Amino acid sequence: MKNWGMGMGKGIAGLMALASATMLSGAAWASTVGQPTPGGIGLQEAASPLKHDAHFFHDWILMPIITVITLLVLGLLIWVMIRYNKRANPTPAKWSHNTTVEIIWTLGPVLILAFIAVFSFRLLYAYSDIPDPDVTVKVTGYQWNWGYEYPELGVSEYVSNLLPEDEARAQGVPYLLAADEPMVVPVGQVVRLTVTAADVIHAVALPAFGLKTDAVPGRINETWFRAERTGVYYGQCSELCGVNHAYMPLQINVVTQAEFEQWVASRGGSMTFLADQAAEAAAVEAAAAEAAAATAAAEAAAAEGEAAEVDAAATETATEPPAAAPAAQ
Ligand SMILES: [Cu+2]
Repeated sequence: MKNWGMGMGKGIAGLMALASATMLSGAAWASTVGQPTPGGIGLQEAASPLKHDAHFFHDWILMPIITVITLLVLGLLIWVMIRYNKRANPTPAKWSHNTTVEIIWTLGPVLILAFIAVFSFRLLYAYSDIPDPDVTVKVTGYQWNWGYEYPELGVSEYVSNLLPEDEARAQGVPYLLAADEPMVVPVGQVVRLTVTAADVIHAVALPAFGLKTDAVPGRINETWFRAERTGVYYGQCSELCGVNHAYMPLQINVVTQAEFEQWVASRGGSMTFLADQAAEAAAVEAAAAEAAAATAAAEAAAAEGEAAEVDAAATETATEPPAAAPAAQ
């Protein structure tokens, strides 16, 4: 008995130590935005406007409704079990329909769903209503990695793979979330993602920005976010896409505008890529127009000379039928 008591004491102390360690590590982890936290039960901390809206929808619309419905149903169950059990209610009523009750339990849920739909559709619409994008990234899902391309900045596609476990441990980044070549975007700017896949269906999902968009072969889906803080954000493929589905994480590095421009340059791109291309095209067009004008002028001069020759010939053979006349035209 004494041993049991001591064991119990040790056990409680151990549990308390474990709890405080968990709380401590929880506190340490809480400062890390953009990745899951041990023991976390809520949604990941928001780092983009739509994720804040998703939080509001979850915390203030769905959770209260779910809680009230659950408590109501629990209360009804308890009431029925106590009030209408065989002992308390030996002779049950014989009726089987009650119009008033049926209207209430049909109309009630319909109204609740309609109320939820207002907020749900508003959020859904906000995802499709993409503001003018500052940066466009084409995301392509492959078995089993991601391709990122910045077509408007001249950054050609590069492939982002899972960071191997030993390297992740060495760098102190989360294994299975960290990537070797992350997507890089500027902070505070509207980033539009055009999402597609090359083999099977994948899905771009990143909790901190509230992203979840299917990557479907032969189809372009769009989504967007505006990162509110610099940092590293992690997500994962969210469509069962084959044996290495768990090994194709999404890592987005949010950096300052200057750092972003540096990064674009290091990738062989340029912030003025589109303007440069347009200027180049305009220059080529202008040169072509100039050459065409020169050719036309030369041709006109040649034609004039020919006409003069023909005129001379026509004067010489003026007595002949007007066979030469069409040639002179
Ligand atoms: Cu996938």
